[in-house]
Amino acid sequence: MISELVCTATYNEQENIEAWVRGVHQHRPEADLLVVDDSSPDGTGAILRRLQLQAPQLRVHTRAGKQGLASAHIYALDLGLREGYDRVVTMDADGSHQPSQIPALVAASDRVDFVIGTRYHGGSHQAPPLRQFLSKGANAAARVLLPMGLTEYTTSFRVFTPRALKSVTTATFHFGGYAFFIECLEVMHRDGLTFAEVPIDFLDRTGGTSKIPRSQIFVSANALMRLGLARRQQARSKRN
Ligand SMILES: Nc1nc2c(ncn2[C@@H]2O[C@H](COP(=O)(O)OP(=O)(O)O)[C@@H](O)[C@H]2O)c(=O)[nH]1
Ligand SMILES: [Mg+2]
Repeated sequence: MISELVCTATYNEQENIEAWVRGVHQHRPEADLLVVDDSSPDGTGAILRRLQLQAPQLRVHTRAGKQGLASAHIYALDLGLREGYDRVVTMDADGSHQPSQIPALVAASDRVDFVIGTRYHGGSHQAPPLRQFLSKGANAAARVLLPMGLTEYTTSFRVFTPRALKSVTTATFHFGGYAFFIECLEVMHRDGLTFAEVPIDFLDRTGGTSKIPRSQIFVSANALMRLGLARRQQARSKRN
């Protein structure tokens, strides 16, 4: 039996967190759950503490104030590695990523170091049109600038094996927000890790609003170009 930690980061997810906990528990009854909550002012923490009374495998780590999605994911991956989990699954808590699709992602991690859910290669993107358009554009640009055999670069529905955890937690990251999720892939690609994609159906968030500022789109476009440039410079210096 392999040990598994299913993680999510939360900031003001009071409308969604209970469904996430129940969904993960239903589809991965043997797994531990970790929620990294940045002291959500909406009371997400109080809901989690109530759920913990019924679910001893639910772990809640509360950080002091909003520290960003990237740092919450690094926190979870670092904990997963230190505590020796065989698999660490990451996903959003807002209903966009479905717990019913975790088993397919984890099954694929038997033969590779890292698995990502894709909305593009057999999957679907069911968020509002503008969001779909922006995600499609970002992922199309990433395929050209940072080719690594993937169609999806930005979603956080992922499975890490210990090798992938080691690669990511020992790296230095330069970008936060969506760009962190792209840089994370580039780091593992540079380390020679093997990847698989599994189709997912990405839904619109169930309740509440997005916590990521729209300015992140421009920050990410800039980051993507910088990562593309860095890859080309490295290839050139290797040749010389
Ligand atoms: N711990 C933590 N979680 C965050 C933060 N920002 C966003 N999240 C969570 O990250 C996930 C994705 O955020 P979301 O607002 O849905 O981003 P979007 O899907 O890109 O609009 C959700 O589960 C959020 O609650 C943060 O600063 N800290
Ligand atoms: Mg979301």
